[in-house]
Amino acid sequence: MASNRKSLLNTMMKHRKRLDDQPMRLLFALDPNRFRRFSVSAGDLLLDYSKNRIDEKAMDALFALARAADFEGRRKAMWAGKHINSTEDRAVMHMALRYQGDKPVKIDGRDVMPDVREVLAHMKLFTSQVRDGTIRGTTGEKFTDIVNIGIGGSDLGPVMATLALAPYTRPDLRSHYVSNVDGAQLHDTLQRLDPKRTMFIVASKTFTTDETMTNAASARAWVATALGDKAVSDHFAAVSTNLKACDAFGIREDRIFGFWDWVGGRYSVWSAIGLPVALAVGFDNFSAFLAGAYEMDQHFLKTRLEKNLPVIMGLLGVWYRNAWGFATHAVLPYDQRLSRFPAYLQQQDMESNGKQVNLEGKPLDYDSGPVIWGEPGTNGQHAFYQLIHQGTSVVPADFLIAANPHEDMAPHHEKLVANVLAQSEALMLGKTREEVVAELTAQGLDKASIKALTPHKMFPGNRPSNTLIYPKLTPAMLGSLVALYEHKVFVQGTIWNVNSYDQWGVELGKQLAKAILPKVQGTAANTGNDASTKGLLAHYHKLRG
Ligand code: G6Q
Repeated sequence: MASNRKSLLNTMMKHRKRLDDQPMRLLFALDPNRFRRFSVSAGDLLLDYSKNRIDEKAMDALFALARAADFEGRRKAMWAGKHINSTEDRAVMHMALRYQGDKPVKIDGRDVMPDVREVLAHMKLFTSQVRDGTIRGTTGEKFTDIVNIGIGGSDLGPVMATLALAPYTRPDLRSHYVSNVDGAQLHDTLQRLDPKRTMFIVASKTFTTDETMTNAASARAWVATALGDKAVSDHFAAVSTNLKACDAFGIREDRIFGFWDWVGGRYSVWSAIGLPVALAVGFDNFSAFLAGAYEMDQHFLKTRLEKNLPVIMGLLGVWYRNAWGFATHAVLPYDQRLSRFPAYLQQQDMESNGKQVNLEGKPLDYDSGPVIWGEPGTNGQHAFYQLIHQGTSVVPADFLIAANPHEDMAPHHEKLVANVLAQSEALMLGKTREEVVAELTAQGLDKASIKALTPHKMFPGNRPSNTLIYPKLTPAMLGSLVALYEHKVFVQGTIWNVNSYDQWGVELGKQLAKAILPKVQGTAANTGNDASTKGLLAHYHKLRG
């Protein structure tokens, strides 16, 4: 943080100290309007952030911090196509992929919208032809199974969105995702499939990623063995910026879908990387997903900071990370179909803001991105919520809930809603000594038992959470939710002054794996590594006989 930001950080600490003595239950008791004052909407999406350790003064200090970090200038620079991904010298323009307006969107002086629309039109045609059976397998059978082969940004977004939009999929066109280089995943997927009715999408921005290329080569061999080498071009499509490599793999020109270096992998679900989603839910639903994200973009770009959802969520994250020292943040969707949303956000957030140097390459002297984790409620309640309620670490949490389910199965949804409301209330209120004693007394326990049990049954409370509530998990709402979190990451990256759009931290392991592979394969001597790696290699070879 620049020095003025540093001093604002110190100001934040003063607010924290003041709020240390003001439990949320007291703040709620003193202010009947707290919900109204600390909730905001973007379209149909409501964020209730009243159950946070804040008051108006603290929020004002946070908005001042954003302004001191020139958040508005950086947001403008991103949308103007400036190369804000400085270490890779690239623009960060995923918002162009879902832009619904009619103005030019320029990067380096060139309007990118004609290219974006051309790829979308290509996706639309391909999607409708696969779904209506115009495009068929080499033996003339309709495709019933689509296997996306990709990893990281070329996998997590499409998997998450396909699961989230299950009510919009067709039972006769199933989606599968293979990402891991562990052959178990491809093996177990292929075992259930008929090559004659299976289409593969090789999704790789670079078309060089080892895991993806290894899986793609094995899938190609599976098709060629069953149907002959010529069938490959009928059973494969590709999504990539590396058109030459797709061609060399044997993919027909009209089945190659391009995108651009200004789309980061973890921000690429809106590009042709979303092709498996469009195939699964149909192009109209995919378009609605883009339109929902566009709505959030407009909110993010045009709404003043004090009413801006991504800004508020981003600032609360900074507040807890830097003024309170909370190291993790849970995302808890009370929406089974968002089961992969936390995993998706792990990449989006942790790859973006898990950084140790600032934009100038200087070491940070404050904490950056937290650990993001989570699982759908109510399952988590029967697993890790114990720690969230009574553990020694405080875990700020986001709860997500739809008002309307897709299925008519009373009383399931009412119970789900009651649980999500109960959890955020319990975290905020806690349970005092007096309350526990009164409860145990009413149960008829003797004095000694009450004394022994009371500390175990007390809840500290005062544990922060946000609640996001929306009418229904539609494609448009999913688009808005994903874009909301993308912009939240941007807000935090701006305040922490890091490059949220590179990911050099994934490189070292890749380099070492390349060097170790011949030693695993036994074509190179087991020398040169540290003693642990050497010992493990030796033991591995012993186990392999
Ligand atoms: C995301 C990262 C990373 C990337 C994968 C796959 O932002 O860049 O997760 O998406 O490494 O890369 P390819 O799409 O090039 O195979």
